[in-house]
Amino acid sequence: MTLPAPALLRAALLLLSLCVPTSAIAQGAELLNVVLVRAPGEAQPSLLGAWRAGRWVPARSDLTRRGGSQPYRQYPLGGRASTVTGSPAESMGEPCADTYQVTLSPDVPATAFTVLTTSTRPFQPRPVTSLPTTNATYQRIVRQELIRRGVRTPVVTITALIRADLDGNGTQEVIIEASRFQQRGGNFPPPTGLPGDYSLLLLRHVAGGKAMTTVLGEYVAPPTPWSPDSTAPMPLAGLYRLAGLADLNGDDRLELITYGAYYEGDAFAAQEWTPAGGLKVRLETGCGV
Ligand SMILES: [Ca+2]
Ligand SMILES: [Ca+2]
Repeated sequence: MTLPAPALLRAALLLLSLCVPTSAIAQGAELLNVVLVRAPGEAQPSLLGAWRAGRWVPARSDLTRRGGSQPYRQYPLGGRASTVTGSPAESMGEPCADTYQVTLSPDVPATAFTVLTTSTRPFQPRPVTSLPTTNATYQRIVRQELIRRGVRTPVVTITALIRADLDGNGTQEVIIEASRFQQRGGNFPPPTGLPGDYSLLLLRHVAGGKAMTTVLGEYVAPPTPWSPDSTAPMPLAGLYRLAGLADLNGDDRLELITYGAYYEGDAFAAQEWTPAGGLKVRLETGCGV
């Protein structure tokens, strides 16, 4: 089967926002912050891009030092920060020539999603708290979301529940990551889902005293399984996860670093979010076959 991979990858990641001019340069923002991202088990981190002189800059090899290494702070999701050294970024070559990877020293295998930056500013200006995934309120919210999307008897599996005041307005936001795949390997979903399979990545926030839900990524398997004998195209399964929360541009707001995968590719995005402006994709990187 031949798949139009770049289009699929983009669609799979639900990167629907249009690029708009970046906000004004934050006071005291650093001139250059290079950002790398790494999925658990991945051999090397990928260059996500940079914040340079008041602008978001897509991944390019010249963002890292030519011929020399540079220090990074690495932040595993839910883990302790540490300092490592990164090599100049190198293209992965075809079919992902626009994806750049960095070799780390020391290279400790990543067991969690990890974000690395060259910035010396606070990675998270406010507390980021992991809540118990058994929280009854959020179990109920996910159940309702799944029923609304046509899952008749949902098996609710929350894999992460993270609370933070993303925009610094004094109210907490909660990111809900939930998924269930009856056949899944590592960071990737199966090619297509079985009935009852799903992946949801949701942002809950309060506006005007009312709880609102913003979809960061969603996939729900069709109620009847796809047959290989069918002439209909295989409905691809998607898996969506939170890879990190970080203030990458020094404006005191946390960006959402999201991960999305289908069976032959995956990608990361850094997205700004405000209650009024919604989501804006600022940086992205990925590789799909
Ligand atoms: Ca808030
Ligand atoms: Ca920010």
